[in-house]
Amino acid sequence: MSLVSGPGRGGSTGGTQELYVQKHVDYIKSLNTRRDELEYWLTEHLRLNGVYWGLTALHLLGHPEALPRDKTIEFVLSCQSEDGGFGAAPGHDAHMLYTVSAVQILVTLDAVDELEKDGRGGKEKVASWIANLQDHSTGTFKGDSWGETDTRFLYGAFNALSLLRLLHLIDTEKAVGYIQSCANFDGGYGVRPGAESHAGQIFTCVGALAIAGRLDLVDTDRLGGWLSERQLENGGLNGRPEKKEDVCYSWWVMSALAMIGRLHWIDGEKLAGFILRCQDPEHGGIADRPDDMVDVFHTVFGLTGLSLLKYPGLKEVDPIYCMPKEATDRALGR
Ligand code: 3PZ
Ligand code: ZN
Repeated sequence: MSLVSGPGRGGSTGGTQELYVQKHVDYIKSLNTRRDELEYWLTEHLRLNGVYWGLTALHLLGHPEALPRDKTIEFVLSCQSEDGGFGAAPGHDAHMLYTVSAVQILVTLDAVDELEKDGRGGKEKVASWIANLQDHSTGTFKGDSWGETDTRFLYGAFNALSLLRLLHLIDTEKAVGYIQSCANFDGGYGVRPGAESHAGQIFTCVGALAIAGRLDLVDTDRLGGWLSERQLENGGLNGRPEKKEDVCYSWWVMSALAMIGRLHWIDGEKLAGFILRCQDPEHGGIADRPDDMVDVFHTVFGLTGLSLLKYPGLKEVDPIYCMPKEATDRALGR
């Protein structure tokens, strides 16, 4: 960082900064009420994901009550299609990304039983909708019945099905073989075989391997080395070489480091300082980098990053599931 740079947001470029817990709670609550604003309608395609991000943030902040439980469950159920999958909002086509968010929200709220109501077919119907998206020849997953495959969808399927305790509905061994075919010599993983390593893809591949109980397949030292090289001078992390730092990589990079037991390979204090400098101290929320506009996506991944760093006042996040550890422990009977 330049010595001549002026004071950033929060009036400080160095030194210690605090986490504005109450401001972040207020910011997330405000997202749920600004229904008349253009921004709300422009982001309709993100709605169910947005609820998952906001709810996860609130649970980690220790304010689970800030979003009303009944209303949240009602909204999630209203996004379910006849076929069992979930769309972004009521009336939208079902897609893997939203179906995973729906399961994560219901598990976090301990409300999976709600899927039994009104002849919805229970968790089994949701699980078979997901299982049907596996490509039997390669083992990987599509996002919906006409879409392309992507390791993000493979991870999503593993995440949701394991939380529902129905992972046996899919061919996990074949899927694990597909992940291995995406591995690179640098220890990382790309979006498909031959594609360059990228922190987001690494999270999805290592996360799926963790769920499958196959972390033994990871080249831990090489991958840990590549991930630790993501830290820049200002403390922030990037997603691949030569790219800018971004708060959300605090999650994609650090969760992978946590899963392979190498969290101590980056400078946690410097990273925490970077994340805290991305807060809006006035209205709450966290941005991708200092002085940018906040959004709920970077707010949750800033907080999950700080949680992995054991930042005081935050609940523990599960590095495999990106949910409160309390909730995944309960769902998985740990
Ligand atoms: C953001 N999506 O495609 S998106 C997302 N990005 O739906 C949500 N870091 O307008 C928000 N970049 C903001 N609120 C950004 C989710 C992207 C990721 C974009 C982004 C984040 C840098 C450029 C893909 C899980 C799910 C989806 C993604 C990643 C992981 C955008 C741009 C894209 C998207 C939404 C809004 C800036 C919020
Ligand atoms: Zn980002």
